[in-house]
Amino acid sequence: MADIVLINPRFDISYWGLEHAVPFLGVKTAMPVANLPLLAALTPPGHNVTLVDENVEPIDFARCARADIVGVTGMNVQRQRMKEILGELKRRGVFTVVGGPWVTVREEDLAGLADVFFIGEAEQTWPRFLGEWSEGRHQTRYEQTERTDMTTVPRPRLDLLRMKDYAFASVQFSRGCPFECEFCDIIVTFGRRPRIKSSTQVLAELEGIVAAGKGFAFIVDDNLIGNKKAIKEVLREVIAWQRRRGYRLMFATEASIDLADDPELMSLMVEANISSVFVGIETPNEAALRETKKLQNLRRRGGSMLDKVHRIQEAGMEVWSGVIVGFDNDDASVFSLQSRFVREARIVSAMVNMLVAIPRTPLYKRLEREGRLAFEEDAENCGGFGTNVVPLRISRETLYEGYTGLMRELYATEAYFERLDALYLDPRFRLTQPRTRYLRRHPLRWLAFNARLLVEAVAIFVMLMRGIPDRELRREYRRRLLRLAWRRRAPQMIQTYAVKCAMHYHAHCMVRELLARPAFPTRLAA
Ligand code: B12
Ligand code: SF4
Repeated sequence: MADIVLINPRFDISYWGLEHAVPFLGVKTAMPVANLPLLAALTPPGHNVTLVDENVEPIDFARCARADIVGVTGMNVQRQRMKEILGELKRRGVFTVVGGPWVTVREEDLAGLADVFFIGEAEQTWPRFLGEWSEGRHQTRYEQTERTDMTTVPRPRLDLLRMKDYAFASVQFSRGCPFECEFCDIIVTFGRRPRIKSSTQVLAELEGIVAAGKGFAFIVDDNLIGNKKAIKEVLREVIAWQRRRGYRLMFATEASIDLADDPELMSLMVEANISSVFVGIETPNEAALRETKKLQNLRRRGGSMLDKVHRIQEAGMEVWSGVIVGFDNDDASVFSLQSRFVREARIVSAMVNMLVAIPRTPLYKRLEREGRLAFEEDAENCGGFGTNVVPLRISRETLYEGYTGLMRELYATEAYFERLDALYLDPRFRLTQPRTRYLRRHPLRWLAFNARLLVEAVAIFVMLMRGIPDRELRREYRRRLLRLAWRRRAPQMIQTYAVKCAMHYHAHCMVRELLARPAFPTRLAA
């Protein structure tokens, strides 16, 4: 029987990593990756599994050297660190396996660095490999040909993670997305037919999260509403569970914008206590949306994209968005267009990226044909802030300057709080209404819950006031938070707003670091 260590390499600082915010939230990082605890659950009984997330603890290489098998996962932004870790393990003669999003789309990048490669989903291949390894006849490459039947996926082993180090938990309801955006590798890896877990599985996982002491979970689905009929069924069960369990969990998730066209679905999500939804808006430039085949964002039925964002907000969910610059149809005017859209949409948290061509996507293949891929290392050297695309209508320098300028503009203190207040001071925007209704009927729980939220809000506030060196920023956070507390009163609003102040500090530091970087090189691939 094997002693197995599974490692998630540390991320560079990124928008989502919240590295500059998490100390104020009393944790080490935002959330755990979903794959490690799942792989642990897929491991047949008898093996011993240790999970190491480098984002919360250093890797003990001497310990790894004693293991029979060390597995490493990672996304594109972790590839540099994956190589370093695998290199170190190789030097120590460790038997290594590698899998996950990056190796699935670019296995040659890690060629020679691991003993066994896993491509794509691994619900079937991981247990099969362990069986073959035990018998001394394993292969060096496993690629799951059939997509995983989600109704067979086991409950992740959260007990093997240091959950107290994370701000929130992760949980997956479904995989796959019916759309076909040109830049997206999700549909390449997971397919366009959404596959969904049963309600029984989902509820068991929610119980696991509550048992791990977490009150907030990110539903990591590629697109939660890929199969609307099926997800409505699951949401109804989640709502019943929330009512039984006293609304113990709050959620955020990812969904396509056609969510706004389905009032029943929005209402079920709100009832299930989903408070924020990340929507791939990408761009208000319609020619670019057409180019990238994001046709769902162009559908006019039900109003413009702006109307749709507002409708989701009015239903009771904050909208986070993905913003991409550098499409072929983007010229230098796109940056101000993006900035105006984000402001008018009251999107507080916009994840801005330059267009990146992920290997195996239709975009990558097209740009390869057109000779418009820049050196991979150029993107790599910039961590999550780079691009391997040579834009069509603007130079790489203009793109980079426009991108950094957009980030600076969106996360300038005044602009950020203007968007935040436009949303959070609007009395029509109400978070977690169903839970509030529930708690009103249970006064003791109401008291305990709201007291906890207020204690958390005060603790974050005190840490911000003690930890932020910039006096102007401290004053702004104090002023804004007090105004919000005076106008909105609801403890959930106050706690969330305090978190938003910490998130602003993260974005503020990240932009400062971004502006201090040299612009990336402008070579073309040979
Ligand atoms: C939820 C999610 C997020 C969340 C949570 C991220 C996190 N820290 O976990 C958030 C929103 C924070 C996020 C952020 C980012 N994300 Co993201 N994210 C996803 C998403 C939608 C689901 C990931 C997930 O949890 N899947 C569920 C698990 C169970 O699936 P899995 O990881 O693929 O694991 C399976 C197999 O791959 C395999 N496996 C995985 N690892 C290993 C290891 C071994 C040893 C073995 C045997 C098998 C194996 O087994 C598992 C079971 O089948 C994916 C899309 C997708 N479907 O993969 C994108 C995705 C992983 N993200 C991506 C990117 C680029 C990012 C960002 C860099 C975006 C940015 N520019 O800032 C940031 C990273 C910053 C950060 N610090 O986290 C890309 C990665 C591209 C690539 N191919 O490498 C993806 C594929 C989406 C995309 N195309 O944009 N992301
Ligand atoms: S909607 Fe999102 S997940 Fe679906 S194909 Fe487009 S980018 Fe990929």
